[in-house]
Amino acid sequence: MDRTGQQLALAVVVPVLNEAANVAQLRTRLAAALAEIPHEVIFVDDGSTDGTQGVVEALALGDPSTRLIRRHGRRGLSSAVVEGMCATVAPVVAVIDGDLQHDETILPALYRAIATDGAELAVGTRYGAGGSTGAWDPRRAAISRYATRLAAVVMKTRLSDPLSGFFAIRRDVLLGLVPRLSLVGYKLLLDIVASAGRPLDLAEVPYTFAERSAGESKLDSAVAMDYVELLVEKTVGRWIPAKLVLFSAVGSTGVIVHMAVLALLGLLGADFTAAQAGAVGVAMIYNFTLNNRLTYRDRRLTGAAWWTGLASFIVLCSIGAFANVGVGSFIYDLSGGGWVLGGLAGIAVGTVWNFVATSWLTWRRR
Ligand SMILES: Nc1nc2c(ncn2[C@@H]2O[C@H](COP(=O)(O)OP(=O)(O)O)[C@@H](O)[C@H]2O)c(=O)[nH]1
Ligand SMILES: [Mg+2]
Repeated sequence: MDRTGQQLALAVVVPVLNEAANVAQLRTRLAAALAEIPHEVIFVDDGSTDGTQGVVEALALGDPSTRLIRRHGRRGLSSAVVEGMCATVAPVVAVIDGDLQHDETILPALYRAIATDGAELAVGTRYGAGGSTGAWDPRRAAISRYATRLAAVVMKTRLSDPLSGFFAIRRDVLLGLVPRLSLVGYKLLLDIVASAGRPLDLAEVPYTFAERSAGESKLDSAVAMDYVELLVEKTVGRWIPAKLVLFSAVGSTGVIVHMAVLALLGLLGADFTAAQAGAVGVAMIYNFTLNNRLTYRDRRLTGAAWWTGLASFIVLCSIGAFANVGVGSFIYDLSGGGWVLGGLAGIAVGTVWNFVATSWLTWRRR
């Protein structure tokens, strides 16, 4: 019960990272929009350095319906939102960005779609009739449309805006899904829909995306990579770990690098053995660098750790090469001289060894 004796009906989770200039105004706007709905607002901060936490604390001191969760060791947007959602007992939970880009005046409609009309999930959409991405530059708009289409094709969702960061969900439905969520990166809504395993009862409410007036967008290439990993995880991830898929993809491009270096050294007059050795060395460094940037961007090695990481990568992959040749020869014999079969079996075993060994030793979880 709140001070007026009404039961808490809605919790609004606001993920924030360096939004000091926006949070106070957002809280005021939320209070106005939700005057009729007993609610609380939970800010989830991942170590802002611009004083955001202080601003939220000042708001919360005078208002028990405003709360702050401080997380340590930044772990990304989706997990921040879920942590906020798990910290309330309100029967309906919503998420809204902390930068005033989402139109908070549709929150009551999102809430009622669930509380009154029986939906399980109500999504603010930029692409439905009456919605709009607002004054986006053409490049950003194109990226967003492309990513949205990709989601529709890969995940077969019925959502018009599956990448929306603005939605409400029944708390018990969310809690049931939490163990299955991937929580990679930014796209929690897509994660939820893909993890549900059945079509959720859905409502959509159009709104116009506003321009950011203060602070900076945190959208960068890592976010794009997170998105790719989430798509992989939610599709083939049932059978193969998403990181193994990325690791293998990097390895496939490494083959091209290998062949290019081999050809180049050959042209420069090296004999085959020397050229092949050079190609192996370059390919290993290439694989290590790319995996460090993409596959293991969440545990990226820098400075001195980059060099020890490279050394361990080379040692482990050399063992993988022996396993590759050993298993390849074994299958070759077994299949009565199958070159292709032997070669592929060797590659499969070598790749899995390289992946398991380096994820365990080179990119050890801290
Ligand atoms: N807690 C937390 N909030 C984040 C993180 N990354 C972004 N945010 C917040 O999430 C909201 C959306 O991020 P933003 O950078 O505006 O994304 P954009 O609108 O797609 O450009 C904003 O309120 C950010 O402050 C994060 O890693 N942790
Ligand atoms: Mg934004």
